[in-house]
Amino acid sequence: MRGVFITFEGGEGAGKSTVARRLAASMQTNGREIVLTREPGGTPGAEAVRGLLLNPATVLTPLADTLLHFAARADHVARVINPALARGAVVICDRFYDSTMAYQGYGLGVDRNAIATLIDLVGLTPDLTFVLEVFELTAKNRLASRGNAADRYEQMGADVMARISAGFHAIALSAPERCVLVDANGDADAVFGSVAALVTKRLGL
Ligand code: Z5A
Repeated sequence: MRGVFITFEGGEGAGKSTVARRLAASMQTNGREIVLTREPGGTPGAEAVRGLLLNPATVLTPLADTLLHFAARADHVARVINPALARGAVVICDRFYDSTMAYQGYGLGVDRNAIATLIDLVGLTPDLTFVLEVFELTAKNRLASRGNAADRYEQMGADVMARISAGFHAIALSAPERCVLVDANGDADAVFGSVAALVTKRLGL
């Protein structure tokens, strides 16, 4: 039996990591193997690429940025995600290719058809994608209360961020069979409750 692949997408501070962790923990209890992973990252090689991509000192053209995300993704899919799906696991991934389409495509202006070609080359489509949406102020407050130093992407301007948010929204609307938009302005319990109900409704899990 092939496993199930669930991804979480959205802007920074939307609460993806929090709800992905909670979903993984809640599913551990039913005896099925759960793999919780993230992008960029998920393998030693891809985590090394992540270090480069998030470092504010790294200077890259948007196309180079895109290709590094896909290099990391190709390794992650081949070494972790596909083997886990072949074992029948539920794989929950914090960001996947929709982030490249939103950040590098809609946000930084890289040719979206070229990104779609790279998506096809990697050759793996999630079964279900949650696109978390929050008001800009909600996200800012959450990140401020966490207090981490800003990474390279968090230094992008408000205009780029607005294009990224609009991009995520457009992506979700263009693939309703795979993507669900989630209002993530509520507290962590409310967001988790919506997501868990949708996992049951869409996937029967
Ligand atoms: N990137 C890209 O450009 N292209 C790509 O293809 C890929 C990624 C795959 C990865 O950074 C960066 O890479 C990302 C896009 C780019 N950068 N940006 N911006 P990351 O993995 O370090 O960061 P992130 O994915 O943006 O995660 P984040 O900033 O941690 O946001 P989050 O995962 O959505 O939020 P969180 O960590 O779950 O929560 C943030 C805080 O809010 C935390 O203190 C929580 O306790 C709190 N929180 C969470 N949910 C709630 C609710 N519901 N209520 C109240 N408080 C909450």
